[in-house]
Amino acid sequence: MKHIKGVIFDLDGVICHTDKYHYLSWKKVADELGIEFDEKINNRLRGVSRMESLEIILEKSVKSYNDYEKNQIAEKKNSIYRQYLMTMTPNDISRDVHDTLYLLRDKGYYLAIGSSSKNAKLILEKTQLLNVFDAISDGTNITHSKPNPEVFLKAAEMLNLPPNNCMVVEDAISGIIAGNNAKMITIAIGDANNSEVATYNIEKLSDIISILEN
Ligand code: B16
Ligand code: MG
Repeated sequence: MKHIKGVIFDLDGVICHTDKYHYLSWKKVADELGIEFDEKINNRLRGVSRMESLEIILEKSVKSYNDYEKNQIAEKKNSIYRQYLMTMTPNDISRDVHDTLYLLRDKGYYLAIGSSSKNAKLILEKTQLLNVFDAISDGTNITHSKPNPEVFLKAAEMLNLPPNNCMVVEDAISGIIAGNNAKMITIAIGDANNSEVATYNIEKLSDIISILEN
């Protein structure tokens, strides 16, 4: 894949496992509101923005909430979530992820984050990965959620690369579709690994090395 010069990584579910913190935080909020919420519903929240995640959770609610109340609920979830994020350290990054990122840098690839999260920079700061990435495109610079390609197109633009020179690594189907919509090579990992929407499916992040060298 000689034409690939940049690799854009989703954050939650690819670089780190903040998905467990999203689950615990939404679960606490949903329990308090008496709304059914489980791992299956949680999987639908992967790659989906905070407010859209709340809308999915509220599908099970008998009560309806106005915009003010919805903002209050989302803020509550975010403050619980950020308390978990504050406990993160470089140890929350697996050896496989860490070594793959540094190897790609050594090989001269440009690396970017393409995440829906507004907490991406905090997570990268706590795990000491901020300097590994040449660009960070996240929930703070987009108006359209995945599967809209905006977050990845912005990442490519920040890397000064045309989209077809970029590859996207994602754990969410919505993210894979976003990468496909951006006309990028897509790699599915984790939860998206069993689907047939991506260009390639991988088990662990280091598997992208052989794909890139093919
Ligand atoms: P925040 P990603 C996504 O991260 C999560 O998968 C999704 O569950 C979350 O709702 C979204 O970020 C927004 O996160 O509340 O921190 O802004 O997978 O796109 O890196
Ligand atoms: Mg994700």
